[in-house]
Amino acid sequence: MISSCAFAGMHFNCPGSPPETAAALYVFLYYICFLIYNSIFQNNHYDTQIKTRKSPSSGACSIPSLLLIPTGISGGNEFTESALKYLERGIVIKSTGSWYTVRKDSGACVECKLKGRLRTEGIRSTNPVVVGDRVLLEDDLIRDIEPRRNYLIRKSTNLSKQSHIIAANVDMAFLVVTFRLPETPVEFIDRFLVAAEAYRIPVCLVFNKMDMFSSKELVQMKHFEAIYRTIGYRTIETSATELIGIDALQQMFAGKVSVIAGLSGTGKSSLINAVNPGLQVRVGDMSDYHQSGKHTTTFAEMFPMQGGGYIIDTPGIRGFGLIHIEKEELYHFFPEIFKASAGCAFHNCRHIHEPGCAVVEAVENGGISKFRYHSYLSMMEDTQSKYR
Ligand SMILES: Nc1nc2c(ncn2[C@@H]2O[C@H](COP(=O)(O)OP(=O)(O)OP(=O)(O)O)[C@@H](O)[C@H]2O)c(=O)[nH]1
Ligand SMILES: [Mg+2]
Ligand SMILES: [Zn+2]
Repeated sequence: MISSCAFAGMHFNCPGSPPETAAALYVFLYYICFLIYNSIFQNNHYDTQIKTRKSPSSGACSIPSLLLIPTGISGGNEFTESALKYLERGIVIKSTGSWYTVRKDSGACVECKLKGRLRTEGIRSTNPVVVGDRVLLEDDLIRDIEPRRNYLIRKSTNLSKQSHIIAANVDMAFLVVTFRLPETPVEFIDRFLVAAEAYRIPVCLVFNKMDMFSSKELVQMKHFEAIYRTIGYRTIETSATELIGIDALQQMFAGKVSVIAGLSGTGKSSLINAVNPGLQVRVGDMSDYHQSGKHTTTFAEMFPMQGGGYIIDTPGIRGFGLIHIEKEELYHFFPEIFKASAGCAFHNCRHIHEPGCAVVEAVENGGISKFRYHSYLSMMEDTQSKYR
């Protein structure tokens, strides 16, 4: 007989309960707990693939927060085996926000809409389906998206509570940086790197418009490039117009799905054309950028590359607001700060002005670049605001 006190959690001391009954109750309660845990954590619609870093000092996982980004519009659970037989799989290669071009696994490309009713389900992003997403299709309707392996996300510039996903499921990101026309702010670069680090997306900094550098600027640029190289980032020097570094870029694109991003006018589309002259992606007129700051590429689109691989061209972005990154976690996404933090006196050091902070010491003795540290402090001050 199951004594009623078991349900009040008092079964340990129930007089008269034989040991077998107590054992059965343990099993029963364990099973209930297991069911509750599963329903909360295993069956949700969110990406729980957190990219944690081991703390250098404690050796324990020290990023407990989840990046709660919906990755399956309808949760991916509503289709039965027989229903799945009628759905086709494909990859989104262009997104305008109102319709999407999907390349089916069978090879055919189809223009699709998102099933209306799914639009708002659990979506906190301005663009629920993004280039690089793997989707399930029912004719020309997108019925679901498969869980994302990673994505590049920033804060949406207009709607403060929403995010904008730049691309999903990428092997590498190329950030195009120019010193002039336009000038790329250092903090913009560092914010982009932080967002990519959060999902461990390798980044290559592409220093474009090398043909425009004076010899003095070249020296400054080399110094700047060396700092990022020392941290561990890959870099490449290019000129889309003079075809400098294009072969090397082509080799880096090969065999991967990459995204190319940067401010408007830095030459993203021009570089894609330089690698793949047959594509003729629309590029801007230099004068437009000064007069109106207009964006030439308006939609993200994936292109196959001549030497292999795929590249996702993206519209220029003006600012890079971080989203879903806690201040306490921020230093994990600056590789050199994270490394130095192993020597901090306090395990909860924020690396601002705490005594015995090895990061501050490294900045003072030149082991960490001052401008990188400045970016860190600026993000710590306001990780929530959009950046410019
Ligand atoms: N001098 C010089 N001009 C370049 C180079 N790369 C691109 N440009 C020029 O820069 C302008 C902008 O190039 P785009 O390729 O349209 O730039 P984008 O980054 O794709 O711009 P959005 O699509 O607006 O984001 C064009 O006039 C290009 O000819 C370069 O390496 N050197
Ligand atoms: Mg472009
Ligand atoms: Zn510290």
